[in-house]
Amino acid sequence: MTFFSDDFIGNSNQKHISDAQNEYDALGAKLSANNIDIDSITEQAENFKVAVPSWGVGTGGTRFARFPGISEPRNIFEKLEDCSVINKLVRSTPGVSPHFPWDKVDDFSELSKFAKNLDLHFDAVNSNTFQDQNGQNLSYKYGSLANINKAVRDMAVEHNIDCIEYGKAINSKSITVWVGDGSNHPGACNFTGQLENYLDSTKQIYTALPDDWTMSIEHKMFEPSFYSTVIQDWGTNVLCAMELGEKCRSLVDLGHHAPNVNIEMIVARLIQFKKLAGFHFNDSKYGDDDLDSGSINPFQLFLIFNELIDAEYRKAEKFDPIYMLDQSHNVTDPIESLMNSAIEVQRAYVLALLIDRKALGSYQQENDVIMAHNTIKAAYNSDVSSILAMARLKSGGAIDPIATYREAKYKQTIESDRPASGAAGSGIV
Ligand code: PSV
Ligand code: MN
Repeated sequence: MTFFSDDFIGNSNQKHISDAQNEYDALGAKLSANNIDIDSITEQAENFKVAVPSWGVGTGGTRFARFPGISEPRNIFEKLEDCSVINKLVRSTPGVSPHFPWDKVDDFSELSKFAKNLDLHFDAVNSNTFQDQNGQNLSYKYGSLANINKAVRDMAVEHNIDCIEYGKAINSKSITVWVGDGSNHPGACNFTGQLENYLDSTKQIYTALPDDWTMSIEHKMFEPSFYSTVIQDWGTNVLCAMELGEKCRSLVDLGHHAPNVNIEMIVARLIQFKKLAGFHFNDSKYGDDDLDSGSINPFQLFLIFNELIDAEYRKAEKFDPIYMLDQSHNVTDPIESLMNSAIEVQRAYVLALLIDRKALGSYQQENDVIMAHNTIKAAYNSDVSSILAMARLKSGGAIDPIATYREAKYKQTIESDRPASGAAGSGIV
């Protein structure tokens, strides 16, 4: 059964089109008074893309429990079907970031064709050395790329090189490496020796990169290790990325910092030293909560995009960040959460485009603190929902994605095709 045909989306849009157009025209008049052409902002919104994590379409869970939803995707093909629903409705998520071995298949060319037929492509590939797989002869219990035991490190390196091979077969151009290696007890590991092991392993992965590939390394303050983590913060991350070379950069997952850390400033520093790989967007209140992007601290997301647009405006060198969501949906339908999140990331981008950068620069020069601050707040306080709706409409998507999604009763209709399997093709993410 085909869901969300152009006709279906078009019919659903009929209910919202006149309100959307009125709101858009009113905002257009307001922006034009400030010399901003709304149509050019809408065009930039249309071109903005953020990749969806394949693991995000399955229901997540915590270490206490997982509450599966209905019609959960059981393999990468079904995950792609759900990703396609998201993209058809929001039109900003044609990229899917796969995670191996969760998404490993025997025939990658079949997988590529399947994705292409759904108008999707593959973004960065992710390796998984934080879990043991069935039949694995050595264990990652005490770490992977930084394990004290060379045989385990070799196994983890080999897995990452396999991921690059899988990625080549699906036309990906980068690998993201995150490891949970660390320790739970002071004294259990030698900090320096562990980082040396990590570097030794990642150098081997780096050497296996094809010429046109990049490698992103991801830091995380804690979890699953609760006393120390080998790549615990952006400082260690960027030092390692510098050590590895040009093709390696630092990835910023919004949830992987201590509370209250000034993430936008980290972003600025990484851009300045040409080391920003990109993002795993999500939101959090306490730690790596993996909540929906923009649901807790949308101002922070906006300030991050302020730095990104500033870099574009200054034509920063080697600035080409990858944008991905990395979230875990425990109590919502993942499709709805991912649609909302993609829109919130796009909203932060559009709001940051509205900042009057010339005026901001002048106020900064004059140390006019209040006016500089008010300049960014004026942009942040705008309601750009109608720009986002128009960008979706113009590219064939839904004016109100959640309403259109619910009208189709997608998950209810496919329930018998996707009986609960107990597992969602990934771990608890
Ligand atoms: C780790 O918490 C992380 O952010 C990494 O990106 C993993 O690949 C992903 O979540 C899924 O577990
Ligand atoms: Mn992440």
